[in-house]
Amino acid sequence: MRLVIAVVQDKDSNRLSAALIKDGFRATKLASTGGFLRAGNTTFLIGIEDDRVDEVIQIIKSNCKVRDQLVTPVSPMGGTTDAYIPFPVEVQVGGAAVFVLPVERFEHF
Ligand code: 2BA
Repeated sequence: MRLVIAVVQDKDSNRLSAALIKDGFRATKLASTGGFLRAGNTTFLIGIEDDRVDEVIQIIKSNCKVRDQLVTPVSPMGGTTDAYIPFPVEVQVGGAAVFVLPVERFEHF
């Protein structure tokens, strides 16, 4: 068994959960916050059999979009705060950051 952890944008989370449920996957959604943007995102925990990992990744791929987002850094990239004037920079966010972990044991009561 594997645990797929997928960090996705909030805008994609409803569509992704609907697609997972439609194809018979069980998932848990956690409200999370990106360390860089400090904005809300959604983390999915999906427990599945090894041979369905690729299927899940394909569903995530087709339901999560890459978007450009303007962000004003809260502190200078270089570290010094002298004469720091913040200005927005564009970053590309998502579609998804996906981790696949082996599961040693799973109990479901
Ligand atoms: P955030 O940490 O808020 O990052 C949002 C986007 O900002 C990232 O998109 C990336 O384009 C940019 N970014 C992040 N850290 C950066 C840095 N140090 N310098 C310049 N740009 C940076 P994604 O890579 O698509 O990540 C989207 C969200 O997925 C992240 O939100 C974070 O919550 C999660 N994530 C991505 N990689 C991760 C990892 N290796 N471990 C844990 N969570 C991760």
